[in-house]
This record gives sequence, structure tokens and C-alpha cells, in this order.
Amino acid sequence: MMTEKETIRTSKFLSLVLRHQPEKIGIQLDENGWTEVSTLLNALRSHGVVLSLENLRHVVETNNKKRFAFDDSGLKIRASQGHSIDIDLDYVPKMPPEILYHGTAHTFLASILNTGLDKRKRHHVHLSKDVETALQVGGRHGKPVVLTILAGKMAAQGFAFFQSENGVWLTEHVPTEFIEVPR
Ligand code: HQG
Repeated sequence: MMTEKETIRTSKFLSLVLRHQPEKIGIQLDENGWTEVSTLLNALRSHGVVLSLENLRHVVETNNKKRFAFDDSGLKIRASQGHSIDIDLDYVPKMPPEILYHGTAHTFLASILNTGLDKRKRHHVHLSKDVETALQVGGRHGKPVVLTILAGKMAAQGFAFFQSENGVWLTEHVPTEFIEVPR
């Protein structure tokens, strides 16, 4: 079995190739982000990363944020969200809860309050349904601050929301009038 450290390292490398740089191991993702499991394992091996099917399953199942998913047949795999390359995750619009949270770094606040929340390199702005998750996400960038997002109000005004397979809420852009900063 894999150690936790190996599992995390593998998960990070899978995030890189399934979200950002499939060309790094010479594979292509289809328009919905899927790749054949066998293609992935072979490509990994020829790039020096030996991963068994059993260990791949272990990484997918134990991943703390459920970052990867197999399709119904179990023959294909993709990242559930977080891509920078152009793929269509066929998300269905969904009514968000009244309030969602966005964790960011203090240093970004002035800019965010100027232009709203932008998706930057990703496909969407990522929002969390609880403060704890948002704090963690924000802490990746610096001293964290958790913004309250008036998602219900946005939805009522026609802004589309989606939810990824692993429960992250997604939207195109959050204008400043829907952002509340803690005092
Ligand atoms: C900030 C992780 C200045 C934004 C997490 C964020 C998440 C602005 C950063 C997922 C801005 C982008 C996404 C503006 C937004 N001015 N800064 N106008 N608008 N920003 O990493 O939301 O571990 O692309 O606040 O759990 O931090 O990868 O997005 O701080 O779900 O699975 O620009 O990544 O998941 O950073 O994180 P990111 P994020 P994984």
C-alpha cells in the first residue's frame, strides 16, 4: 500500500496532468476532460511514474477533496474541477444556498473590492459552503480572509451557479455589490 506522503505526491501530479498540463506526459483529454485509465497509467509509466490501478483507485478514493472521479464504466478518469485548460465539465446550473464563502488572502482585498471576484486562470470563481473550507483555501495564498458572498441574491438576479462533483460552488464572476467583508 502507498504511504500518505506517496498518495499526496501522486495526487498533486495527477492534478497537474488532469487539470493543467496533460502534454507533460504526452496525453490528451477529451472535450469533457476524460482520459482512458489505461492510457493514463501507460503514459505515467513511460514518464517514470509507476502507478498500479490499485494505487490509482486508492488515490481517487482517499483524496480529501475528491479531486478525481472515474466515469460509470470505471474505464475513464478526470479531475472534477480546477482546470486551467479549456474543457467542458458539462455542469448543470443549480440554485445555490443564500450565503456562500470565498477564502482569499488579505493582500488581494483591495483589488477584489475594486473589480469583484475574477476567475483568473481557472474556469470559474470557486466558492465554499462553509467558513472552515474557505479559510483553508484562503490560507494557501497568505493571511486568510473569508468573504461572504450573497449567492441567493445573485441567483435571483440571474447569475448562474454550478456545483462540481466534489461540492465546490462555481460562478463566472462576483460583482462587488454581492461581496461582504468581515469587519
Ligand atoms: C483571487 C483549491 C485580486 C482569489 C481550492 C484567489 C479551491 C483576486 C486567487 C480552488 C481577484 C486565485 C480554487 C481580483 C480573485 N483581484 N485577486 N479581482 N479575484 N482573486 O487558486 O479560489 O486544492 O485560482 O481570491 O480548494 O484560491 O486545487 O483560486 O485567492 O476550490 O483542489 O485570486 O483550488 O482546490 O487563486 O482556489 P486560485 P482559489 P484544489
